[in-house]
Amino acid sequence: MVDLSKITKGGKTLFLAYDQGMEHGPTDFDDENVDPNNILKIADEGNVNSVILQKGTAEKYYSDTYYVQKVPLILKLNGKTNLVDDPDPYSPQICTVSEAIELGASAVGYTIYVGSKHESEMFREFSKIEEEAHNKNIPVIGWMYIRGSGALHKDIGQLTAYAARLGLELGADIIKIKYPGDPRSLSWAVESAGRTKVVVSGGAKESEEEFLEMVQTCMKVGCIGMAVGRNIWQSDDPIGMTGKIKKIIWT
Ligand code: FBP
Repeated sequence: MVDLSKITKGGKTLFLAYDQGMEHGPTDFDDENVDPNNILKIADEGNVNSVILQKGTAEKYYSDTYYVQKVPLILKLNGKTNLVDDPDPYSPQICTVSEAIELGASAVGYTIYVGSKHESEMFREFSKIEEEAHNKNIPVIGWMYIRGSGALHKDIGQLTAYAARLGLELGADIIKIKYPGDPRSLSWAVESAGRTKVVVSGGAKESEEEFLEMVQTCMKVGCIGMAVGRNIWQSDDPIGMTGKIKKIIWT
């Protein structure tokens, strides 16, 4: 098993996600959080277990800076925009494991759209990444997102468990999944993932109370933590919010 200690603490974790600039465009940002320096500052002061960046942001704001020693990096190896309205999305690989290591990454991440017609292409890329990363003792995190014509009109709870199981069988060390909407479904997904650890993705900004309740549910059913972006860096008090999430994760 690959060593997860660089990106976890006591077996639990909080990742700060900041790859939305590619996935959504600057529409998620304001004058403050559009600047990657401000996000790295939150990651450092909030003492999160990793920050998630795309390669360009890592190269220009992370590598060769003070943050390399302070905040572990998860380098996202694929990505796409939301401009192409394809019912069957494909997210191409745009960075290699070697490049990620050069940039200072402690782990790598890759999105698979489970249910997309391009699933097989993403399996192929993921498998090569997994082989190379594991040869170098680098953990692989699978963003297992249900999206595509094959997933239409199917039960989201069952699909989430399917995506989680897929993560295990493909060799992911950690999977990042969306909250399926109820604790029972999430619990079944965690069970289905077996020895692959599960973190839940934060999602669009919601009320602090509702969001923290979701974090509580995730931890109760056996997730190891959260990967949160907008609910932290769009908060009026990002460090305070980070502290509240951490308190729930490490209770
Ligand atoms: P958030 O907490 O802001 O939702 O970030 C998590 C994340 O998975 C990011 O890593 C990614 O950019 C984004 O959500 C993708 O969301 P979607 O594909 O649903 O637009």
